[in-house]
Amino acid sequence: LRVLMVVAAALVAMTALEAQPARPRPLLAAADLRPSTSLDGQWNYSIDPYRDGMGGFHGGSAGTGHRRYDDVDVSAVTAADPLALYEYDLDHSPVATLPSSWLTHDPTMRHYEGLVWYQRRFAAAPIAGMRQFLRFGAVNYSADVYLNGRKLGHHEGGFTPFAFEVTGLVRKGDNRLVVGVDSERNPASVPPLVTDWESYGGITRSVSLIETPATYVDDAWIRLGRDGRIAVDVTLDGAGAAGQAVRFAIPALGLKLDGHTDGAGRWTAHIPAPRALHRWSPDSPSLYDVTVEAGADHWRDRVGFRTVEVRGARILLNGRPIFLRGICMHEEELGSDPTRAITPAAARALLTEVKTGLHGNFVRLAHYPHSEVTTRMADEIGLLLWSEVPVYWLIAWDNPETLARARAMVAENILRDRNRASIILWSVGNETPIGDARNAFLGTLADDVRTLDPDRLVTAALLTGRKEQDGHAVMVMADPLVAKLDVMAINTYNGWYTGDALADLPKIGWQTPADKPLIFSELGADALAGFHDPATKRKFSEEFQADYYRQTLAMAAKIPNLVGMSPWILKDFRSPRRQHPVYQQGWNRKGLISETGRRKQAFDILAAWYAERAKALP
Ligand code: GCB
Repeated sequence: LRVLMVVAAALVAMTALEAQPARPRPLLAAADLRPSTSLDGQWNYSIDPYRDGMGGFHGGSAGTGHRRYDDVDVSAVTAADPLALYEYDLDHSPVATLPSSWLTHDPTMRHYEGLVWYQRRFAAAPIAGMRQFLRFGAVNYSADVYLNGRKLGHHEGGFTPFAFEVTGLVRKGDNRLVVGVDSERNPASVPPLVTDWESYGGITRSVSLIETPATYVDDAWIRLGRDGRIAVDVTLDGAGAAGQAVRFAIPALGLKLDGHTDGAGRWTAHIPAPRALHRWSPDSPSLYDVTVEAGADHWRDRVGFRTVEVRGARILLNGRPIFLRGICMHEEELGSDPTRAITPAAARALLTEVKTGLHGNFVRLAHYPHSEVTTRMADEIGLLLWSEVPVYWLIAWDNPETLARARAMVAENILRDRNRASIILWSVGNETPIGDARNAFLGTLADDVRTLDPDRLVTAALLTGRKEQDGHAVMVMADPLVAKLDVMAINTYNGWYTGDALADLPKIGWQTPADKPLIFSELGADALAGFHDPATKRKFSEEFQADYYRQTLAMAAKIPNLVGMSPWILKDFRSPRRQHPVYQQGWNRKGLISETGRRKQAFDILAAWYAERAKALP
């Protein structure tokens, strides 16, 4: 019996563990605002399609020269020893400027999927009493990281940050950082093998060396609660984390609060919002410098304060109903040869087109977490955001490893961006077929979101059923996942992927639970910018796309619980699935602007509709 009880207790402990989403450590919240040494810029790279350089059957023993992460100066060794054999030399391999995808390093790499080695040498030194971390903004799809020949770790998932502590591993003078980047996914991956976007393998976001005091602020979460109070949660890391004096401040408001961390290094406070606090909104995106002082560490972020909630079938921002005038975006900058390197200028150009061009107030960041450059820019410009994880189409729903990966992505995304006022919706999936395993999978993700961030709304982009009634179509929402969500979201392509005549779209009925807010998370049609066909308005013409928007918007206007939309998509984007030789040539053409920013007719239709909507609701 005793044994049974012990086993039972262990089982309970295991389930309890799994009930909590795993938290990334070190987290380094607001890492991008910490003083750091940038390791962006020139890196050497070398392809490795047979993954030879991982060291295996041939490469395992020292001296065969196959382990590309070894800390060896190949040219010095071979100069000294004419019999030494190396079949690589990263120090003399081609050079690329990072961050960027390898798709644009070299034309022969455009469709390469597999392993590429990257190496960067940098000068540094250990600093007495300080800790050092290497942080990667994102590496797509997986990364094996080595410093001076020693493995730091592995990370999977191409869109979220990760960091390794390198205190004691950084040496004085020259350091060799090697990253094996593998873009190949497998059937258990998130996203799955087949998507509708270019995979952009590579080190696509910034790499930095961050120094902190021995005890530092690993996480600080600051927001305006629905109760009107500012909530602050601080987590310290380090030997002095417990019982440490902490000071939180918002200097512009003259607000200061002192406290002490508990035995686990945590401090929580709730402060009535000062009268002078200006709430953040798209119309008035006020941000405040906030600071946390803890021992020798000075942590800071720039934070907006607002509330978001659902009441009945409405979304309320700062207590007032809002209509989300949105658009979807992939992480791809404007230009004819994008490389998925989002600079502040690239993010500003795209988001300004939404805000001033379309009169929008909302962006769906599809279909994975976008760069923190983008989410910060949305805070600054004043755009509401939907943020999602790449749980897309056909995931291995009953594979526990796949679930663990997706949960890790949810946690990494939310913990990176919980301080962004712009983000109001976390989405747990896109167009996933209903089924028990999928319902349970997405249900777990929705629960994780609520655990990590109960102050925002949970959604998912869903599909509907269809029936014919009195001679017209009725789209029916029958997804059991809706019960888990604050906001229902539907992707609709009636008239593009279906044979519905565009003129019939406004007659389509929408049967959804009436007491829940609904968003059209996608709607759209392809058009090649500059292809005109005013007479027959065939598919791929600007005229077809414009008519599609006119009729779909007329349909949308009749749905009482529709509280917003994010049509698909702002800009034409690369997709290897789209190979019509005339109209697509490797691009999904549902953009309202072309890849170089040329506006199509439909752009003006949506912009005019949004301008009218903005008069009715903010
Ligand atoms: C969808 C997907 C999106 C595709 C789009 C399309 O429903 O969510 O990723 O790119 O349709 O263009 O077909």
